[in-house]
Amino acid sequence: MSEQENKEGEGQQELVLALSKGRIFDETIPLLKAAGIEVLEDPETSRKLILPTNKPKVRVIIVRATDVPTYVQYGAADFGVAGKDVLQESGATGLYQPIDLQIARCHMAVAVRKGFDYEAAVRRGARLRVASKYVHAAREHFAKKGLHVDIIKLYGSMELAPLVGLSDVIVDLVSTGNTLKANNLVEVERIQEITSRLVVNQASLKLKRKEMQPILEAFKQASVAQESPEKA
Ligand code: PRT
Ligand code: MG
Repeated sequence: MSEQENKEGEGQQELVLALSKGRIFDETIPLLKAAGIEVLEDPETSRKLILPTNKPKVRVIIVRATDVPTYVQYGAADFGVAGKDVLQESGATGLYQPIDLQIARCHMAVAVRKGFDYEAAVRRGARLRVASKYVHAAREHFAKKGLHVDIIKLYGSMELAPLVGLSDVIVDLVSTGNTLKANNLVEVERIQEITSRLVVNQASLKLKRKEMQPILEAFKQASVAQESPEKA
């Protein structure tokens, strides 16, 4: 580390950013770059869970996507990036959500086995079995439709459930639609659009405002540019 960089960090408080590996990490990198931050190791090849950046006082921690809100709630991370799907299901409280980063975009949908007449089942008020990782969102969706459903909580590969008779329908995320297609499933209802959000620990925002504000500003600018490139 150069003397210049050392000086840069002087008198500054440490900032910890929580990210999950994969698309969230990959799509957050350009936003960090816009804020002048470069992560110095690749989580796909490094076994480290705490990654240094070119800023001596900024570190990135790699956690499971569903654990991001928890790390931020308890202040173990000052801020983090998580999908709207994850935030809706998380019981974490006291998180400030200042920016929709417009990354890791997909949508949440109801899907069924090809040939299953969903409309008819809904019309006759059938008591559907719904398999999902997103039990809050699923419950809310079917409650709005006035349908009684039995929700079966799964932790992975929801696409399998209707194929082996575990459920009639699934509520899952869709981006290209390839996974549904490959498993002979069809989307029958679009529930909501999903993007990832920056979540900030409220105490950090107060106590580390000086350090955090420029990063939040850069993220905001970069995410707006991402949403509508012609405005950038
Ligand atoms: O995978 P792992 O179990 O480790 O964790 P995770 O699934 O929570 O993390 P990750 O990295 O897969 O997803 C992180 C976030 O990315 C999610 O919380 C979403 O907000 C967002 N995101 C965007 C997606 C997708 N697109 C997506 N396509 N998350 C999951 N998928 C899955 C979906 O569940 C389905 O199984 O991809 C499959 C469908 O993709 P297509 O392209 O075939 O339609
Ligand atoms: Mg996944």
